[in-house]
Amino acid sequence: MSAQYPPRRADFPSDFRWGVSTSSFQIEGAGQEDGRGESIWDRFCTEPGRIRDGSNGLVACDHYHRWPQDLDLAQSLGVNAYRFSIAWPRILPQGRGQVNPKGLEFYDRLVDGMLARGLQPWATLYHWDLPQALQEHGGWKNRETVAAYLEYTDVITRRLGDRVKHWITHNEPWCSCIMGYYEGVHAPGETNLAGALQANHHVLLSHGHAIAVIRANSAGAEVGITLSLHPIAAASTSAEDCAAQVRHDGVRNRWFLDPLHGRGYPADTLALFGADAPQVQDGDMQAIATPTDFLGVNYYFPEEVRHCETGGPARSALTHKDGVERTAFGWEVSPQGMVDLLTRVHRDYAPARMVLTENGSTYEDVLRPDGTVADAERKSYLQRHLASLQSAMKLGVPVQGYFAWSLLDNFEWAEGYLRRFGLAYVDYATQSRILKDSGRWYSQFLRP
Ligand code: IFM
Repeated sequence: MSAQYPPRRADFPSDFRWGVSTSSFQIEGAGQEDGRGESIWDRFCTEPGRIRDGSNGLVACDHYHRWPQDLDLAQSLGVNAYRFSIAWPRILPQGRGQVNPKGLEFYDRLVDGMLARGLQPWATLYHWDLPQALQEHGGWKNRETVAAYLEYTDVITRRLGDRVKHWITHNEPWCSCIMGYYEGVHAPGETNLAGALQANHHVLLSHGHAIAVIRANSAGAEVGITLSLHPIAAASTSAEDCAAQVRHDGVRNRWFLDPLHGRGYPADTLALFGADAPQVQDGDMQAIATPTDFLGVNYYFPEEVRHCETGGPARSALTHKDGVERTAFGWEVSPQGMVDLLTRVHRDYAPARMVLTENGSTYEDVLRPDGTVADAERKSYLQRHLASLQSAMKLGVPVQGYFAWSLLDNFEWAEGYLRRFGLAYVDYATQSRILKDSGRWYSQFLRP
């Protein structure tokens, strides 16, 4: 079923949520201001060699001070929703216990600023900035961190729950747990599979238990979790590669989707993890499967794998396909992958609704002397992915909203400031924001 190209807003439902997405550590800065505690990312950035350009998030986009102009920018695009995340160490600098009033006041102002501009707030509770104080006790590997997260959730949803009605418990547990505790490329930089899987179990558990807390404090709220998912293909039709595809899909996708949808951890993937599998207590799997209102999906690229005996627990290796279009990160550009992913999740899990909570691309943007950024590739990426979204919806996938990653260029984790994902270019020397051509197009698309 073909979609309109270029896509038109009018072809989407009138109540569709159009947004831009950001996260606290990547944009806020003010790392040591107004009582904010240290996060694992602050600490990680101090460790030599962790961040490609040696940078940190202490200033980032200075959004902590410039949020009014950033919300003005979002409003000028014509979006009706704004996804942001809350910095746990700004609210509870030690992770639990003493609440920092200035942190609460900042998010009060920010949320009020969104509402004043007609932007529906979509708040992510955890986008990776764990208080360092909790990491001293094992971070997410420690089951006590679940209790700390619930305390934090209670504090922030009590405060904002009257105005924020869309909550995302976690962003991309794959990244916070597997990349952080197993691959060692994200904070806290550990490399132990059993630890990573235990951390991941606790993250999912904290999600499940947080749902009741959020519902109690935020009447009528919609709650979900955001996963980074990938369509996975086999490099060939050989039985070996096809088996590797199933294993890789188990580790990358089903490991998260199955328990959230009441199926427990997938048996084949548990077998692959063997003794490294997480310790699960009675009632955990029921808690993880607590019904939500939507599933947040972050889609960036598909993966293709081949059998590889030394390729980790899934015994798979990613292939590098020749001749495919890629972003500057090397990620394959595949709008069709979005259709494949959404239809697959709909077919296999049928969540009530899905929301594209992130989708975007990085290119070598250049600020030209005339003050413009001609990012034709990002514009095309956006157009083609919106057309794919429309195709998926025509095929019956219930999608409620789309959030472009990201409003601004920002701190791209281990890549520092080397990767620009924004619809607006940030000149870090002056902190000026310059709308790129892709942002201009998004705003034309959104204009009624
Ligand atoms: O910048 C990240 C974001 O924090 C989580 N999802 C992927 C984005 C691009 O890498």
